[in-house]
Amino acid sequence: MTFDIDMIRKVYNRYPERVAAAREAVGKPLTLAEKILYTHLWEGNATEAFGRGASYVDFAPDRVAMQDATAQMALLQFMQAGKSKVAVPSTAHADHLIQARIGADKDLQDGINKNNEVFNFLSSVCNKYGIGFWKPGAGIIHQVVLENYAFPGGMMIGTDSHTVNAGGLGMVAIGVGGADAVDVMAGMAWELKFPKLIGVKLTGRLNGWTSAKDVILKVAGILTVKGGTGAIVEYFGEGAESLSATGKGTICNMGAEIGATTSTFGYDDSMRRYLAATGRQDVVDAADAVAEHLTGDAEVYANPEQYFDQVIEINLDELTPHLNGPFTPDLATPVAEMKEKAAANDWPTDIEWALIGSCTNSSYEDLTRAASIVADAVEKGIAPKAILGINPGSEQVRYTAERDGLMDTFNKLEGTRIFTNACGPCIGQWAREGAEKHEKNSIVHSFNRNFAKRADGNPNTHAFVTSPEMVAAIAISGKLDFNPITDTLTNTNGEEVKLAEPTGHELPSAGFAVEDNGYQAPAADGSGINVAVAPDSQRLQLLAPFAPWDGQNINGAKLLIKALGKCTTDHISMAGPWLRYRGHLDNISNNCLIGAVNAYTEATNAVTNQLDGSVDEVPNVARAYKAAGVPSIVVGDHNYGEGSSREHAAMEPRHLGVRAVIVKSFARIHETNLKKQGMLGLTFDNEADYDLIQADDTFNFTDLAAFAPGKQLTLEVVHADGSTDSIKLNHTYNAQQIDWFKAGSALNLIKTQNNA
Ligand code: MIC
Ligand code: SF4
Repeated sequence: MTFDIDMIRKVYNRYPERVAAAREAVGKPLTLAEKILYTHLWEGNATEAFGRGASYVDFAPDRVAMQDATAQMALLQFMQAGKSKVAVPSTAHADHLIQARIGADKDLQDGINKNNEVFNFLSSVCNKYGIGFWKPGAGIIHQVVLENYAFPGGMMIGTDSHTVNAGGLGMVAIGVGGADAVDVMAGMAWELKFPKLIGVKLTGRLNGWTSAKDVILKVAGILTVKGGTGAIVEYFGEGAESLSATGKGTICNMGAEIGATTSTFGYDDSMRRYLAATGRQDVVDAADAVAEHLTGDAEVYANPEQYFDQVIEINLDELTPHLNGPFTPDLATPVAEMKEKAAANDWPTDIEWALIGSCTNSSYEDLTRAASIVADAVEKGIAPKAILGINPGSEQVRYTAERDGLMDTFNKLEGTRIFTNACGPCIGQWAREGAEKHEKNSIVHSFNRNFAKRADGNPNTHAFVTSPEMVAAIAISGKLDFNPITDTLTNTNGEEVKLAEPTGHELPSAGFAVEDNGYQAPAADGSGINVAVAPDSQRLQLLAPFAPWDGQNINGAKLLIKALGKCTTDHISMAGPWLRYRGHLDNISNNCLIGAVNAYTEATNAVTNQLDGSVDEVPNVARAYKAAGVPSIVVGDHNYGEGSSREHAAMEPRHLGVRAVIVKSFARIHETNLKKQGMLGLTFDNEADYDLIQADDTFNFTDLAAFAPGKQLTLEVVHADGSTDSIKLNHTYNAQQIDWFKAGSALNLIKTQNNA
């Protein structure tokens, strides 16, 4: 059964007319990304061409997805919007809150016990408002979406940065904060700056040890963590068509790590095969009727330089396996260079843990390729040196893999642990023994993020991102710098043996199977359902509206922290153990910026309270300023807020009295989240002004009354000796976003509009 097939048919029915209108408006051949964007305009048929990277445009996405750790805040906000039902098909997925410790069954039960209150809340809110709920154990949001909901040419948003995974089935799928999801679920337009377009031409064909993961590891090395900001990456060429749909999903998924708005691929046979295998032949039939519109125009792919803002070409014949890391996903090292680079950088090369899974690499194909390595090692009598941990992507993948003997194969390798179908170690939900000792060590995994402390909370764990087949090979060898293409291993008979190249199955030959997929359909009429939140709950807290702007300049603000270098959402609002407070704004605010590095001392979670000179934890100092009625600001470096979509990274400082975040540059989702929550997200006109900010400065905004689109703001910086500097700040607020600031938040504005 295909979910929401009527909606999908409707989208396809309007495609020809809408694409024709777009063609006329734009006046030249269209990329796939443009076709999808222009067919999803809120206003209907296109009447003008939008400026890439310039125009703010209202869109009408087809669906919304949320995961448990962000859905709580999204739905707490939705509950305030005054609607009885969601306006577009929406789903929530319980996947982030389950810890990997012993193994799937025990961990899942433990996760349910520990998070009972939150799961019950999500289940009843979903039931009430017409939202599909995927219960704990059903799988990771993005695999479940790919298996059930994604469709070529569709547009969706999701409260998770890796929503982009659905680009593997030719969607424009974009990660957003919960407040954006509320707009769409409440039946309003969703606004996005019209993206720039990056074309990636893939030639040749993957072979040997190289996998789809290596395409994105290579792209990340080329574009870096900021290179895709504000852009949609469109893959094309014979190489693109040769990849499986889940392989395409892997590439799109990790596009979040280059800051891309999303990534996508044209509709092709790999998608037909995947849709059919996952029970959606009806989608194939509907898509085939408009197939010419579900890919870029031939002229575009023949002369990409004329149509994309940037073009990259990668020859899959020549691509080799990569390992990216440590601490950042764009530090790309081809496997052949790892020995030298690890030695030069003093990266630990002994590996204790090697992990397969996460939303990006947990498909059936991934498991078969990794299993082929394991089977080969077992057959050749090689004992593994590290523990292999596996999180399957969904119950459907797990069930099918078990039926087909893949789990048996993995279990033949000594020490292997099969964890729950959930995010697990990828989001720090990993009770890794001994991590608290903070020993310097390396791990490899097939996830997409490797920021400091992310997987096990240990700042000295060097995490390297690589393909599942490389993870398996490294688990067996126990060495980060093991090159399976050239190196041998000693088996239990003392013989030198080589691992065979991986082989796999794109799709299960006997088809996918599942007994209980873990889906809960919402009530047809939810009006009688009561959603209870206990007033003394430590996990959930109903939201109180943020105060509107008082119309005055912000004066006498103090610096909460000037963050040095990389400051991702993991630094601003850490995950792992803190995921338990994702539905309780006041409690989770106790992790506000505790991972950010203080630019004056290089310490984390220690800043000076300018009111009494004491040094304290960041949240405590923020609370002290708030209690004293003193506004505060945060200063940061480049790509501030990189990583997750979690709006907690914006709501927490807002809740703690921070009024403005001033940085050299922002990551897209975080900048929008700040705006939505009524904060000032500003950038230095002159980057060097970052250096001018002193810990004991006082800040006055002098022209906030004149806050207007395209007009700079002025900040007076008063130094301790009484001298002042006046600096210019840039912003990207449009008129509506300035209204959010004035109203105190976008939600406050929705509420007044709904009550009007
Ligand atoms: C992540 O991979 O960092 C997460 C956890 O999935 C986040 C969402 C979150 O913080 O809940 C994301 O990528 O958006
Ligand atoms: Fe979950 Fe990791 Fe994927 Fe985020 S990146 S959705 S934490 S598996």
